[in-house]
Amino acid sequence: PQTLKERLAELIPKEIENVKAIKAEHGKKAFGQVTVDQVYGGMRGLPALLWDGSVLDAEEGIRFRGKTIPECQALLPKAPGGSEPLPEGLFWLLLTGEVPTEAQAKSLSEDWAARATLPEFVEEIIDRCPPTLHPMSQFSMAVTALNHDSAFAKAYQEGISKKEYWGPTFEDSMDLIAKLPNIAGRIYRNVFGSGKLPAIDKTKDYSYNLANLLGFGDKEAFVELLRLYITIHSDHEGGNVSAHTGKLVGSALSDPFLAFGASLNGLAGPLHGLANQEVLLWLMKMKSQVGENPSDEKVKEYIWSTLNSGQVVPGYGHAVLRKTDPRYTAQREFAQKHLPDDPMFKLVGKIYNIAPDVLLEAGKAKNPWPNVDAHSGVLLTYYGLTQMQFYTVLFGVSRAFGVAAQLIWDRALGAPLERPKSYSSEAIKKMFANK
Ligand code: AMX
Repeated sequence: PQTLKERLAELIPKEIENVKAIKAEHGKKAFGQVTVDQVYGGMRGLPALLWDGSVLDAEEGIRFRGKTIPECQALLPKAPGGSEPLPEGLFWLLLTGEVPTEAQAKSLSEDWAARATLPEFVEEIIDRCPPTLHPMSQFSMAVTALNHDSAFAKAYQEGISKKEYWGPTFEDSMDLIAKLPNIAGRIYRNVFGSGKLPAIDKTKDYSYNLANLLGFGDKEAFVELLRLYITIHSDHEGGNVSAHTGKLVGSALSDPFLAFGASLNGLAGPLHGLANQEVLLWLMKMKSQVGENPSDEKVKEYIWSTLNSGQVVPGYGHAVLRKTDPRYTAQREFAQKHLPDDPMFKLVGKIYNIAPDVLLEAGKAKNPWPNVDAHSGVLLTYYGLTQMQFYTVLFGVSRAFGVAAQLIWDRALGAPLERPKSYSSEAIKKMFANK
């Protein structure tokens, strides 16, 4: 079958023409006004970035290249006997806008398995980290260190032409994705002391190998969960912290390892990717205080006590979304199919019935509905992956898919260095003094 790189090579010249035409026709048009509030308010809603892999609708949630999560679940290739989409297919879709054949998805499984080995010194870096260092810090260090063998950095030093940037960026991105299971597996086993890392099975798909490196290769339902998990966490348009950081750092022509290492440092924040760890901590605390099967009243009281002590309810709210996150719904459906009687799943469901009303009554959060992180931890815990400090690492493995896809397109389209304008409060006051 045609490889992903061959397909991209066909698509890139067409997209360059497409962008030229858009700029010629619409280049001088305005999206609207920019307010002072937006400058102080985390640039919420400010149109400022190009991102092709996915677009987020506030009401409907994410679409990957125009396709909803249920559409991706229906259309993307599956593993033999599996019913969840293979992340391999999602990566192909993010990059090309096209649904690959099963053979094409399989070719990515094989390609990534072949590229999966870590340089020895990166293994040593991970092995030397104290187990008390957060897995996300270890993850970001290991990814950054992969820049040692960057094809892009090397080609740049050798004077590669701008038009060719995307080729080595593609190679680095494929290496990056391919090596993440070995990095994640090694960190997991070091930190949680769960034995020696097995070898990559070159006949199996990416999610199987990740599951196996973590010690869960014999649990088919867990492998299916990872397929779904990696698919839905991959991309959430361009403005979220991890995606935007990757794009920003990449715009300095830092290679994909440096750019994605930076993404991971952003994902490690509690308002972003670390929320999946925070949710489980919060659920555990709730359980210890109100029991496994609490009354609605008890749950409500607990949520209020969180708010009253000045903390956020983790897993609820979103900067852009204004409805239940379809990534939450996809995980809820997975739970209904695979673990309908699990007490923690039932507790999560109960909170879903109660928290939105409490958040509405509290009156601050613009979105009282659950996001992706409200559900993932309970699923992982059910299968025995109980170490919540590790959860954001899995989010990070997935987020590489979205960031890498855009890095490749940014280099293909010659995206310039990012450099927005900033102002001091003094300058803002002066600027609007008599207006
Ligand atoms: N619990 C309590 N208060 C919340 C809240 C929540 N879940 N969500 C928002 N609020 C509060 C904000 O803290 C803010 O309070 P302030 O005015 O005192 O500063 C106010 O409501 C308005 O915030 P907003 O405009 O609704 O949200 P935002 O765009 O500033 O922030 C987010 C979005 C996700 C950071 C926020 O909803 C939050 O902190 N949620 C909990 C953490 C979480 O689940 N993060 C994961 C998000 C998904 C992801 O990136 N993985």
